[in-house]
Amino acid sequence: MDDDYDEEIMDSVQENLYKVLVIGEYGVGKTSIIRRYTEGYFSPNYKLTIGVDFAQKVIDWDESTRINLQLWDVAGHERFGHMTRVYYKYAIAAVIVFDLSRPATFEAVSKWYSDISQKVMLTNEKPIPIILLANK
Ligand SMILES: Nc1nc2c(ncn2[C@@H]2O[C@H](COP(=O)(O)OP(=O)(O)OP(=O)(O)O)[C@@H](O)[C@H]2O)c(=O)[nH]1
Ligand SMILES: [Mg+2]
Repeated sequence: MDDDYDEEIMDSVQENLYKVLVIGEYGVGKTSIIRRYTEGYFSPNYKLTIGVDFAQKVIDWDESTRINLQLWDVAGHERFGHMTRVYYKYAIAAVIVFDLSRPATFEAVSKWYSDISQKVMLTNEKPIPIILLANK
């Protein structure tokens, strides 16, 4: 296989970038879920997220499609909440996480849901798809 042939294959792969938000109350496990998914490990130590963190997952969907999932790990703590509008911009989907062992984090799901519904929508003005994820 020569270099020209390699290049031809690379050119035919379509790259898609998708921004996905991961939100929910502090300590529900957002960072842990993302780390497990992108890096394959879990740590029992809690280090709260400040503001927002990012992680990327590359998925080779088929021979001609590559998906770059850009995961935005938004801090759940109240004091970081004022920036959410900026973080939500251009997102195409969201995951709201709650902790099965802390009922208050489930009650807060509606707060996160309305926050996101008010602040972000798809380019066709439809609401973004949202997944509810029960953790722990
Ligand atoms: N037992 C158990 N512990 C978990 C699980 N998921 C997360 N944890 C622990 O819960 C704590 C909080 O997890 P994080 O992933 O940091 O929570 P977070 O939602 O990112 O919190 P903020 O960044 O403050 O919004 C950590 O000590 C984790 O190790 C789980 O499924 N089971
Ligand atoms: Mg976190």
